[in-house]
Amino acid sequence: DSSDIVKVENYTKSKYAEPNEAYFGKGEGKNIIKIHLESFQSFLIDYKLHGEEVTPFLNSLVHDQEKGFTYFDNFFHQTEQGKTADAELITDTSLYGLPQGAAFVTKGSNTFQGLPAILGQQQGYTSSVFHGDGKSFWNRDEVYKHLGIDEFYHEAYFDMSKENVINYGLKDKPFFEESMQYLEEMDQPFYAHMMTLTHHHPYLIDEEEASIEPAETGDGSVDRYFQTARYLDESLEQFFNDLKEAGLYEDSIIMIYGDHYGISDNHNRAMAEITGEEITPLKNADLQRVPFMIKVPGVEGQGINHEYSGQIDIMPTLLHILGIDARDYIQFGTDMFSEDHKDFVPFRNGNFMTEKYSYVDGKYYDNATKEVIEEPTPEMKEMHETVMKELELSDEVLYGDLLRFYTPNEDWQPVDENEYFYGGPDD
Ligand code: GP9
Ligand code: MN
Repeated sequence: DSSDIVKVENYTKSKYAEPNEAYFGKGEGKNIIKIHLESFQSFLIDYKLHGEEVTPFLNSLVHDQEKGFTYFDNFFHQTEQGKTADAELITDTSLYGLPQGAAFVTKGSNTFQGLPAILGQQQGYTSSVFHGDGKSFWNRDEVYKHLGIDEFYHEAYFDMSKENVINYGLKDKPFFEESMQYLEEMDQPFYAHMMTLTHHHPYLIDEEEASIEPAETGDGSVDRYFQTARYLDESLEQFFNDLKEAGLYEDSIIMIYGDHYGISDNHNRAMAEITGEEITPLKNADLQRVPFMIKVPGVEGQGINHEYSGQIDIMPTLLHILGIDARDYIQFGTDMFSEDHKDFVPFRNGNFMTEKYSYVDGKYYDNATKEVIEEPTPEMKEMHETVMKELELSDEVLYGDLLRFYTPNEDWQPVDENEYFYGGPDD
């Protein structure tokens, strides 16, 4: 009932991290372009296959300070069975996905106080999602209404002719190319979420579009993983060029994140060959790193930031960059740029990572030596309790639809899902 939300509020407010002056409000009123890298794991960054960089463009964002990005190399996905949909939920609500199934599907009609609605109400942002697949996949056409997403550019908006499509849907290059016209027309400031798709299991690519040879482990998915990653990298470079040409690059916040792993632990033999290390439970947890990169106009990039963080931290980080205090909202993450950022990263299964040690499948490991810690300290066990409590409280919010009972502040207007409709270009 409504008293449960008070318990949740007490927890999230106690976890809250004060903004960092160097970032707070620096992006206010700027367009936000949020780019979803499908199935992209961080081990691809700087990885060389046959002596070649797999993702030269993304690597350049990491290493070329002049481009203004900050890359978090200890950033993790926190998704479960909801995969892409979990990543969307986590990054736009700072709630965790559910332990089973996809909250987008089972809890898609809940009350949310999501980033699109908050930005719309507080600063007049227009929000949009771009994705070259059918609109009802993952129940998006329902849950987006509850998140307050104004426009949803799904497959009806794109040229889905045969040569443009592979695997789940539209290829990333035509996807970005055709998205430009809609981006250019959108009321500003906008919050645009570009969701790529081609780099998705089982990593299919037409031969003439593959610009790197497959790996040679003999495991087809792993071998092709590098080819579709290269294609994604090329599509991003093309998109950045188009944004520059349209005058939408320099003055925009650009944020890039990976949604979840691409290579499951069914492929450990091949991955041992790729990484040159046995895939132990700890190594598997290490491999759950996905990229997070952000450029804020007028703020210098930091290069590589080693803070331990996860998808749950994205929403409070963005709110603070826009000058909106995250304290009012129920959020389980904290601002990644804050001095006070909480650097433990829960995985949905109760495992967690910290800077010094990791908790994986019931065992604590020293990150430096990779050895099991035979006698975990009371602080470590307490951390484990905190992680379990945090996941449980988040689940209570979703199972009990508790945000119905929560008013963040006097400005907040509950989202009316009837105001949203995602037909097609002719509606
Ligand atoms: C489908 C796409 C893939 O529209 O988002 O979802 P995933 O299988 O990665 O969850
Ligand atoms: Mn996905």
